Amino acid sequence: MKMQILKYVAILLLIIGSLSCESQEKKVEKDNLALFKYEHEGVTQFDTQEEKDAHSERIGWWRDAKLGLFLHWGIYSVPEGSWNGKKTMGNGEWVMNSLKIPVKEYEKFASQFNPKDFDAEAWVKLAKKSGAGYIAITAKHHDGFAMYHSKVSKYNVVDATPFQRDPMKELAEACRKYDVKLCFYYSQDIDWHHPGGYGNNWDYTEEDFKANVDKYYREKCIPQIKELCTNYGDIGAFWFDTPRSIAKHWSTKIYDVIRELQPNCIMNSRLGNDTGDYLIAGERGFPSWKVPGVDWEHCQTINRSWGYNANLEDEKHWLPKDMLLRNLACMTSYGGNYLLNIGPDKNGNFPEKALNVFSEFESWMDVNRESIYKASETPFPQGQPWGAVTSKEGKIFLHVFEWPKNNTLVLSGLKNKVTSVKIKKGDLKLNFVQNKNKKTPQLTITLPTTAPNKINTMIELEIDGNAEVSSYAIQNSVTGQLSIDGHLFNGEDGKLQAAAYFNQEGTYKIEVHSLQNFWGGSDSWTGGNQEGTLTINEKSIDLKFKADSIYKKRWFSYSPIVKSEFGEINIKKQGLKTVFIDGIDLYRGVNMGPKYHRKGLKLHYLRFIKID
Ligand code: FHN
Repeated sequence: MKMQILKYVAILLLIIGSLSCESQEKKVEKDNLALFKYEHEGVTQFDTQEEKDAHSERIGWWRDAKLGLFLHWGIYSVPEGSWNGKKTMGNGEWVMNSLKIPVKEYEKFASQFNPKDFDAEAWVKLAKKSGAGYIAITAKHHDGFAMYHSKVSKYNVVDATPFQRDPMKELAEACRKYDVKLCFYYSQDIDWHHPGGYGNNWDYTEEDFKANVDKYYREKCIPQIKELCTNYGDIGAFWFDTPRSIAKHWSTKIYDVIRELQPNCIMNSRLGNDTGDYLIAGERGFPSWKVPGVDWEHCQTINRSWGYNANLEDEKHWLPKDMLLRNLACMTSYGGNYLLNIGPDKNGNFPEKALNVFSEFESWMDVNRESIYKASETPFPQGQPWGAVTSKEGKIFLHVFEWPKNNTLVLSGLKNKVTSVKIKKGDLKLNFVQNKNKKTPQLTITLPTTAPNKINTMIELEIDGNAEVSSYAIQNSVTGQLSIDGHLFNGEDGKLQAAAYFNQEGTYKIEVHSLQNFWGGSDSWTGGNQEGTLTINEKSIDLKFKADSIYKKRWFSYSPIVKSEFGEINIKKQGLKTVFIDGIDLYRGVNMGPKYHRKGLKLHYLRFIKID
C-alpha cells in the first residue's frame, strides 16, 4: 500500500514537474516573440490606411525587383580621377571637390565629353540579363551638370558637349522596350556649380550659399525635377542623395511636386528630413539580419568609386564577385533591395571587371532567379552558418555559400512537412530526413560531396503550406553547436535576454563573435573593454571582452569579426532556456538613418560549442 502511494506521489511530482517545465518553456517562447526594436527613421510616416495602401501599391514593383543597377555617369568620367598632375584615389565623381577644381576649369570637361560607344539598349539589356529590375542613373550628380536636355540651364549634356544627345531619353526608350524601370538619381542638396547649392567652398563663400540657397531650389533644383518628371515617361523612382543642408520645407516641396507629376513614382529617404518611400541602408555596411517593417535598399559600388576612376584599376580596389553575388541573396534574405553600382567610362563603356561581375550574375540568375525575384525574406528568426535563406509561398530557398564539411546540411526550426528537396541547378533531387520533434524540428539534407556552384548553390525546398518556424535558436544536433544571433537578444541595454533550445546535456565552450567595424570605418573595435555577465539556469559567467582572434568572413559583411572566448558551462538538462546578458551595451543601429550610432558591441552571435 505504502509503495503504491509512493508510486502515485512520484507520478504526480513528475506530471507537475513536466507541466511547470512546459509552462516555463511557453513563457520563454513568448518572451522571445517581443521583437528586437530597430532604430530606423528617415521615411515618411503614412498615418491613414488609405495612404499606407497607396504606398504599398506604388512600391510593389520595387519590392518584387530586389536587384537594381546603379550607374554614376557624368562629365567626371573625362578626367578619370586626375587633373593638373594631381590624382584622387577616392570617388571619381568627387574629383571636382577632392582636387578643388574651380567651376570655370571643371566646365571644360563638358566640351570633351563625347561618349562614342554609348548604347542605351546595350546598357538596359545588360541590366535585364543580370536580373536587375531597375536602373538608377545620375541625371545630375554633385557637380551640378545635367546629364539630360535641361532647359533650365545650358550646363547640360545636349547643349554643352559635342555629344549633343540626351542619354536619359535614349535610356527611357530602351527601358520601356525591355520592361526595366528607369529611376533618376538627382543630387538635390549638394551642387558645386551653383552658388546656392551646398558644398562648394573653393569658389563660393558661406554668404554666397546663404544668399542663393532658396534661389537654387526655386530656379534650378525644383524646375529640373519637374523636367525629369515630365519629359521621360513613367519614372520608377527618384534617388536623392546626401541631405546635408536641405531645409524641411524643400524636402517636402520636392516630395509633393513628384507626387503630383508622377503619382506612382517612389522616392528614397535621402531626400532628407524623414521624407521618402524607402530607406537607404548604408553603403559601407549593411544590416546583418532582417529589418522588419520598413522598405530598405543597400547600395554598393563594385570598386572604391561610384563614378569612373582610372586610378583604381588595380584588382585590390575591386570587390570580389563571389561577395557581390552572395550579397544579393543576403539582401533578399534580410528583406531589402540591392542596388549595385558601376561607373561607365568617358566613351560609354563598362569597365571589363564590372562586366565580369555582371556575367556571373547573369549565369546565376538564369538558373536561380525564382529565389530572388518576388521572393521574401527568411522566415527564420536568425541566420544560418552556411549561408542565407529566402522564401515564397510553399517554398524555401537555401543559398549555400559554405559547403558543410560532412556534406550534411541541417536546417533547424522548420515546422512544415517538407515534400521535396533539390538543387535547382540540374534539378538534382536530394535525400533528406525530418525529425518529428515539435520543439526542435530539424531537417537534415544529404548533399553531394562538392558544391555545384562554389559561390552560391541554391537548394529549393517544397513545403506544405506557408513556412512556420520556431521563434528561438535551436542547437544543431549534428555539429553540437548552438548560436544565438545578436538580434535575438531583447530588452534594454545592460539587461538583455534571448531564448535557445539545448537539445543535448553536457559541457559547452562559450564564444562571442562580434563585428569589428564597418568597411572604411575606423579600426577600433567598439565592443572592447565591456564587462558584464552571462547567466543560464542561474549559473553566471563573467564576460570581460577581449579580442582572442579576428577573422574575415567576406560574404557576411564588410567587417572583420572578433572572436572572444569565455570558458565553459555545463548544461545539466536539455530544454528551452533563457540566456541573460547583463551589463553590456549592444549596437542597435543597422547603419540606417541619421540616428545610427557606432557605440556598443556589434554582436554577431553568442555560440555554445559542445565539447563533452
Ligand atoms: O557623395 C555621394 C557619392 O558620390 C555617391 O553618389 C553615393 C551613392 O550612394 N552617395 C553619396 C555618398 O553617400
